Amino acid sequence: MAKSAFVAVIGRPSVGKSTLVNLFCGGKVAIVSPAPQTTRNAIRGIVTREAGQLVFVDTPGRHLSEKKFNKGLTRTSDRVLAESDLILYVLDSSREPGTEEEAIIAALAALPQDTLRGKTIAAINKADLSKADAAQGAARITAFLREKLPAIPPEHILAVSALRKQNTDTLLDMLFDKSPEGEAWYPAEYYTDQDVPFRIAEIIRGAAISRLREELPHAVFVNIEDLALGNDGKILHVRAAVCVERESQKGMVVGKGGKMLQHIRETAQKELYAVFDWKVKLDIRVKTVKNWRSDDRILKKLRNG
Ligand SMILES: Nc1nc2c(ncn2[C@@H]2O[C@H](COP(=O)(O)OP(=O)(O)OP(=O)(O)O)[C@@H](O)[C@H]2O)c(=O)[nH]1
Ligand SMILES: [Mg+2]
Repeated sequence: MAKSAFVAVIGRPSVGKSTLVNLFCGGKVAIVSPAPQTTRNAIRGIVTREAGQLVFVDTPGRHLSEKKFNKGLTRTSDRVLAESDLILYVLDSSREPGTEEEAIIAALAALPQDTLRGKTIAAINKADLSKADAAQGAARITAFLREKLPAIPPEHILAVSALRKQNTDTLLDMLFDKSPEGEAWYPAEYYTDQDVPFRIAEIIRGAAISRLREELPHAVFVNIEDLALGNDGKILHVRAAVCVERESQKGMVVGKGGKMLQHIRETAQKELYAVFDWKVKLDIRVKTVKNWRSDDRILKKLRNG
């Protein structure tokens, strides 16, 4: 019988969770950026092989903060952790563990011992970063993990590079190996289950944050205001708003003479062409939605995609 498992991908911000999921699923499932807390939802990426099907649930990086927005992201991650068959815990070999890592360790330590012993795999990512250092880094992080979570067997701890595809096949094989028997949940050709408006919004947000600096990536969300198929279903007209928190941030998204907005539109459009069969026509405007990060209605809508 074939295997199937939901795999919770957890770890602190920017360790490379989404990069790994995109690599495994062979398509752009989740947006990736150097800014921490890029992922805001539990995003599903699907891998189907002869051995069976793995559904990766990419989660927002867990960041310690009392802010409503951050607490919501951590709740999403907790829920996924509780509901999955396997856990892929991603760590970063190029950074000191620190208090954020300790908080994740505490969340994992609270799980049943069986889950840690048989269903958790730890990937120590970014093994490519300056060779000598990374080896030391991976060894150091491995020792840290062994000390803090001794229930995870050493053979379930693996140094990988999502960027250079080092050891990632071994990691995937290991996940299939550990997964329970069961039927596939999705057709073999699916690599994500996200709906079209959510994916379009994420692609636009990805294009926007790739160019914006400092606090701005966190201040942005994208609202799809209208979607309409035209020309016998060949063209998808999309009207979207890039929303920021303060009036003063609008100018930075628009840029001098509208250059930044034009760049965001062109980048997103190119990617949408690559992802969808429709010709996508994008109309993007910039809006201010004051304090949206503490607005329950907006947060709920964003979390549900
Ligand atoms: N050098 C190196 N960089 C990596 C590797 N994997 C990911 N990165 C980079 O690390 C940054 C963060 O990657 P993401 O995949 O967005 O990280 P994430 O864990 O999903 O982050 P959040 O969604 O914010 O929690 C990006 O700039 C990636 O290109 C790796 O193996 N090596
Ligand atoms: Mg991510």
